[in-house]
Amino acid sequence: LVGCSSGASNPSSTGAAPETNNAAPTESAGEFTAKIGGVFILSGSSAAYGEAQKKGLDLALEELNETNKGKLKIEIQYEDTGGKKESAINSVNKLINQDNVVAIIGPTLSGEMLAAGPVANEAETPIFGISNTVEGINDIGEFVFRNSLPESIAIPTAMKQAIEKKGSKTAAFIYAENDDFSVSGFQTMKKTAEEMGLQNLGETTFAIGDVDFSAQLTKIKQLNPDVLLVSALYKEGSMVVKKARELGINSLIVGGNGFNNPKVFEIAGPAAEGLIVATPFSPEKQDEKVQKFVKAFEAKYGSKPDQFAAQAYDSLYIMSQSLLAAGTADRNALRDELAKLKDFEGVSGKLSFDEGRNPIGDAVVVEAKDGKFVPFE
Ligand code: 1QQ
Repeated sequence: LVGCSSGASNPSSTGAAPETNNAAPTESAGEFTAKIGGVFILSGSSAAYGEAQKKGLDLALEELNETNKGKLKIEIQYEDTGGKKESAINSVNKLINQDNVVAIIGPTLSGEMLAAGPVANEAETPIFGISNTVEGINDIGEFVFRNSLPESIAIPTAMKQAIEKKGSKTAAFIYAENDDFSVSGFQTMKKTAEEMGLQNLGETTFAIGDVDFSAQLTKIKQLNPDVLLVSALYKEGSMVVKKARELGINSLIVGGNGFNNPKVFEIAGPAAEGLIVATPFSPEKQDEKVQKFVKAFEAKYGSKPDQFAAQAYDSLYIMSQSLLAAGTADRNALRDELAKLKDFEGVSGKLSFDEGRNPIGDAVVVEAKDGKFVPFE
């Protein structure tokens, strides 16, 4: 196993208060610095996810370094993966071995986490997913955490509410075959449809990077499903929705977490109207904490936060709380504190982990209306 080199003093993980021979063992003894890596898609066709995540983290960083003055200073070092597994692995390796980070937040895609998570876990460095929604993320190992609501919770919630209300009886599916998240989301959609007794009229695929979906959607139009289930990232997903409406498909459309970004409205335009998704965060939620975050975000960036920004923001508060409890920038001590997280009240809801470190939380169902997502009624 790779050793830990970020000022680590005690590699044991007993869960007890960390013993340490560091110079700064307690909060009162002075400020300690914790360097955290941020691994996101900051370029390419899915960059809006990573940009939102970076904004959420930078806002939290500003707030936390102010409130934690004299106790803890957090630094974030960002790496861009472009959405590629190889880059995610290289970024994680670099941050751990060269930059000596105490933990990593990211990477953005589930596929990237499935590739790079094992590297961090081997190196006994906490890695915290904020947008990894597929099954099995936490099974990578005990250093792997996430606050992202799994699609196995979000998708059935969206499907049940929307399909029951509309009384749909038949379904068709379209998904990106070369993205782990999209494939896993499709499987959840298919399983949920079976459980709900919907008749499966057909399944069709495309690839991330495609721009022409007419062949697939022409077939779907002929099938005339009551509900069309779309599992994709925002760019291709939005183009699918747009083309579907252009071709006259007027089915109910339900999508997954990939649609939880305002780019959907830019790309699909009015065709987004009526699109249903589930999300753990809505900027419209009448809650003091949420509204304070939305205001601060708007003041800093001039736009409302999406769920990617919200879960990023929450993740740094979780890191800060756990680092303060650990009292030192030690990877093992931080891991143990993260594992203890219970009833954390974030802007994206309440968060606890089950015994497998899987997040327990609720999804709200939203519908696209006049260029934004509003609660589905
Ligand atoms: C995943 C996702 C994507 C939509 C993140 C951008 O939820 O990869 O799990």
